[in-house]
Amino acid sequence: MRLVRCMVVVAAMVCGAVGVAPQAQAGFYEFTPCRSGSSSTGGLTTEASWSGVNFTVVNTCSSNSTIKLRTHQYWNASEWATMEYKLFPGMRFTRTEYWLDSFAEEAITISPSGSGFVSGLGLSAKISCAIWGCNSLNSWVSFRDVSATIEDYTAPEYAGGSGTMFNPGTVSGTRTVKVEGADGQSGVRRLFVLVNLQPYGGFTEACTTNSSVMSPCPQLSSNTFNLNTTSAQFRQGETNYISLCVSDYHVTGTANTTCDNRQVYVNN
Ligand SMILES: [Ca+2]
Repeated sequence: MRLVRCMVVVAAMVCGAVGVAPQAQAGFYEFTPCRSGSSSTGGLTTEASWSGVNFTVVNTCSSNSTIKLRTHQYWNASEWATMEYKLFPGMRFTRTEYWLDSFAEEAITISPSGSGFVSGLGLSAKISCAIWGCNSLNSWVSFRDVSATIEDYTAPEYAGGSGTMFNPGTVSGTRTVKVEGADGQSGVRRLFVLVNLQPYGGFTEACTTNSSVMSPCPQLSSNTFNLNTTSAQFRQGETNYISLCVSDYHVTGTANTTCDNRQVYVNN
């Protein structure tokens, strides 16, 4: 019977010794900042070669779903400014598409430059000055109608499991267990409990579903479950296997899940 259980994917966590078992899969979801009625630029980052570089990000979602990086004063040689969507470690773009527009004055260099549809695996643009002194009031580059797909390929972290369920000795009656999880990519979507491989209960976070942000769900989540050890999932007079699990967010593919696997002796 135990061998049969071990053939089940989730059971691999249970048949082994007590411990935390991450299962990195691949969850996918859409990322469309400044679109679908959202005014969020969704985690855009800007950098410059030094704090005095004269640039600004304008038209952030307010004009035709456009995000624009623009010069607005004198630039010295080798100065630059960038705007970029930097994903957190453990996630990546599997598709990026947007409309590019740009305009360069004097010796300003823009990358990428030109106008038109751009398809790739990233979202970044750079403005720089190639000579000693670019007096540019209005060089710019913009992303419009950004559409991307993000892959989260990293399992969440199980962050704790306090409560009365794991007090020393035989377990009976209703006991509590607090499940805590963390995920630094798409965020924590769901916390759930398995008892002897059977679903006992779950808690689903209220995540953003309009695709306007890189991390739709909270990076930290916790929930306390009340487990009635007289319920059908428990076996009386023997060791029971309890998995405390955390899953991240996905729309297609498979969520990444990490479970902490515990054992208790139950007798009511
Ligand atoms: Ca993740």
